[in-house]
Amino acid sequence: MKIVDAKVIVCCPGRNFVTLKIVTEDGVSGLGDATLNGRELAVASYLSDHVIPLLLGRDARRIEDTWQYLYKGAYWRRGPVTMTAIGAVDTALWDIRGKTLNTPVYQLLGGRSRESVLVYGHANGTDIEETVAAVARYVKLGYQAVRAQCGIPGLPSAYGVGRGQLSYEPAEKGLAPENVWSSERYLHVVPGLFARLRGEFGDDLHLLHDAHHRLTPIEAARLGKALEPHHLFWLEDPVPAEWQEGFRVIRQHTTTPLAVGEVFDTIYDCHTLIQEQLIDYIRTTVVHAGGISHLRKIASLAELHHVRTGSHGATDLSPICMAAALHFDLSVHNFGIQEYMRHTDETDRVFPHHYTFEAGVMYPGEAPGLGVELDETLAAQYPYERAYLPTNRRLDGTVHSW
Ligand code: EZ4
Ligand code: CO
Repeated sequence: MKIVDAKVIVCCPGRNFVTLKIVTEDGVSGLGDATLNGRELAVASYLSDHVIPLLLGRDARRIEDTWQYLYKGAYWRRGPVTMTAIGAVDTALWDIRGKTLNTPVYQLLGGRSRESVLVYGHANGTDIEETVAAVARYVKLGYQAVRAQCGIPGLPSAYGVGRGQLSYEPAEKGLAPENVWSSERYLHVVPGLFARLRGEFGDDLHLLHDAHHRLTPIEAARLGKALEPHHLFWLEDPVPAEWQEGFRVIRQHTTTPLAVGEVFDTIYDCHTLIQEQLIDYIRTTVVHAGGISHLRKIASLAELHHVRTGSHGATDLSPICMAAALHFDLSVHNFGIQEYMRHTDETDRVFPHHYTFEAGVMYPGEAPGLGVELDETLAAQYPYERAYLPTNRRLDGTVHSW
């Protein structure tokens, strides 16, 4: 089953998405998400200029061999651009395999380990009361788990506080905006937010929070300790993620569960965290961490060390990645929770899909392959528009992690 064609489609139905489409000699096609927010065209070029020429003529059934060939064959290993490109190829090949065998991808991954996939939504507000109202809206929609973020008095903007109610989109058209940050002010506000949320919603609702890589280990330890009475499902990205050792300090001080991984691109970014049980949830994604094949290896290592999965699922991951994540989530034994931010209607029209949401959980659907299509005619009406994620500076002007 030879690959006879492959192309990259870049479109912007509200935000930019990069998609790889691979076609076999039998006329079966598969899709892979290749979106790297703010650096989209680098992956598009990596695929078109360097990967697609290597795919033509290869057997589409050799998913693992193709992964190893692209990873080891580049000589220059890892990194978000390379791993996103490999992830797109891997995802598209699983899609093709499912379509060829007329079965949903999760059946190829060992079948269902559970009936459905628990997801969490994003509630945010400019202050605590607005965030409480936003969480209430999610509860009304049936969500069993909600991530809560709120504005910080004295700061003009805060991570996670968006414009709409059900979607949060941090990338801005044009050049990168600058946010202002103060860890001190942030640490004053967050424990009060969760005390208020527990008072309002009781103990059963799963509450999550994202510190978005901004604290030092000791600040994160203090926050984790302060949040213990409110028993979060997890505290996400407490410190800059590439610094695996930083988690040892946090772990010594708090029992608040820790999650990390949305910026990781291989198992080599997280093996210490997993093997030393410094985290509770590994949040690597299909699109950025080398596809379904590599994510399964990370999940298997995590399973040995009591770490569960928690796939990143922001709107900058296309519906193709969302579908792939749901097939993965349904199949792996040590799944924890899946992030779910609704895409805009425009995006959903460009990427018609079979996955569904109901009562706080999702289902990948029973369509063969991943169950997502790309309407190329409609996509062509939304050409690429340059956009960047924000940057961040502390009150005194020093550059800080965004
Ligand atoms: O900031 O996906 O948990 N989710 C997140 C996201 C990330 C964006 C970056 O493009 O942290 O909102
Ligand atoms: Co995050």
